[in-house]
Amino acid sequence: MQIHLFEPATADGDSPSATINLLHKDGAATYFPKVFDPKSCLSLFNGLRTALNWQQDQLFMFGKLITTKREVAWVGDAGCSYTYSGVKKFPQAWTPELLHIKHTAEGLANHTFNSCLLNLYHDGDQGMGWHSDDEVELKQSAPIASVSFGGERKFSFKHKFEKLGASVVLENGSVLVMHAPTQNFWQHSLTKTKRVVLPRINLTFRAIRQEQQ
Ligand SMILES: O=C(O)CCC(=O)C(=O)O
Ligand SMILES: [Mn+2]
Repeated sequence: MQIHLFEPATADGDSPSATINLLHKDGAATYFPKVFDPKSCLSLFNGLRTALNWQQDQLFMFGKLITTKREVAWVGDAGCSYTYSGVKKFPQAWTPELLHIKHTAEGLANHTFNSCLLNLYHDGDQGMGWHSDDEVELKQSAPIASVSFGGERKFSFKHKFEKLGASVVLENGSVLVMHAPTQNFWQHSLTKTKRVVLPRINLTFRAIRQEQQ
């Protein structure tokens, strides 16, 4: 399928902290560059790397349990378990650093979050295939806020029903907020690359439905 890559739908000025909406229809994905300064990014990256319990991700693909090289950590309020790619995950407790990042993400998304999935990509050979964050546990009307620390990586959207696409380079210290109903109409992926890239930690802050807790 041919993908039409279009210009950002809106750009809010041209200052370094300008926000950009990447999608023209059926949702909104707002990109905020340079939310965290490079010094804070480095210290948050190292803090998250050491404070959390990271595990290689396990997911069901074509009926088989696959162990990825990418590492993950699932953090949330007590009772926020989450089934992702057929595997149920139980949350670790919030750390002070994570609560600080969550607070910033909540301000940009204008919504509170009770959980966070963290992915650690060691190099460009590790990525994430096309998917939507549409698990049943997630509150449908809530946004998802994606925070990036470390190596820059290309993040793409493709529309589920039309030949439309968009992409953005997720920079160190950036936040991408995907608003409802983006997950119903669009898939996203993190492209693998042969370029040498620094390790990267991505955090997706999510709102799990209260009645599931
Ligand atoms: O690493 C990224 O930027 C994407 C992560 C993602 O899509 C997810 O955790 O669902
Ligand atoms: Mn996702």
